[in-house]
Amino acid sequence: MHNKLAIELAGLQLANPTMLAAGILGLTGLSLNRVAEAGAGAVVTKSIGLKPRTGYNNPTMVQTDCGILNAMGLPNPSIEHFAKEIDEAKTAGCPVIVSVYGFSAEEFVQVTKRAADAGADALELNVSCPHVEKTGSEIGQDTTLLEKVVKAAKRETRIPVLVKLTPNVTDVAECAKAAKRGGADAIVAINTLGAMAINVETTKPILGNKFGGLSGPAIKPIALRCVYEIYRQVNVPIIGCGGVSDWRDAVEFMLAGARAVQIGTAVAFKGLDIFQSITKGIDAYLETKGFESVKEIVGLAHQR
Ligand code: RRO
Repeated sequence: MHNKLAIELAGLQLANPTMLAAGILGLTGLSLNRVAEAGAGAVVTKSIGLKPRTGYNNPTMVQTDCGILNAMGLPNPSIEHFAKEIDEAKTAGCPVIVSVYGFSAEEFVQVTKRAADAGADALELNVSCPHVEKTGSEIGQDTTLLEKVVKAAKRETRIPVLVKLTPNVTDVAECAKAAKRGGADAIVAINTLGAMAINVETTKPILGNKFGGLSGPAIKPIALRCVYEIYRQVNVPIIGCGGVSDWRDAVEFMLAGARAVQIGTAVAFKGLDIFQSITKGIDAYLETKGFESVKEIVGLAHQR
């Protein structure tokens, strides 16, 4: 039967355009399986590196009036210990994308190789974490380094390589161009925005790391603008990420040019039903508007 919601993305076949964003429920095969069973079209793991990391001291999360601030600090068991989780997640029946970080191009290469060997369907290079020194956005903000890291990872593997960009730059489309020059198969826009909160009683920053990344509804309009700008300037598949909380948000991102959307913070607020409810909402929208396939709405906001 023709599935209106199915979409191809950088060689991956998604049953619907919703994906689990990196950093949420992504540390075990079991939790990734649960998200897949709840209806996600694909799942992305927590960012994984070469060596284990415990992350920052608490508090690592704080809720603000308009979104969540986090500074987890890349806690992860290392790719060596995570391989069995990838294997388990593979039984979920949807593409499993492993988020990879490194402190150098060489580290990205090593983790890429091991994640691919462990059975990842694709990789998502995290060149956009806003608050860990010498990795993340320190790579993604430097277009030369960004291109080098993507090229190195691409050389190492045949599976699709997605690149997740930071909004904490002057020109996000320039970063997308650099990732494309490096061979990126798709762009994920965006990671969290650098932000902070201060406790007026203690007079001190709340997060253990002082600075963190803002996610949730507050960043949706910024993420949408980033997707729109990239779509206008760079011929590359785009995945929207940032504050997607309902089907309208998902449709907005697709109209701006995204082929799929990632959902993170809203899973914490609304639970796992969000994948099905967004998919159903998109389906009803397509029906009402007379579209045959979700592909038809990708980039429609650009048509004059
Ligand atoms: O682990 C984190 O603190 C973290 C990461 Br890796 C990231 O990419 N984005 C974010 O907001 N937090």
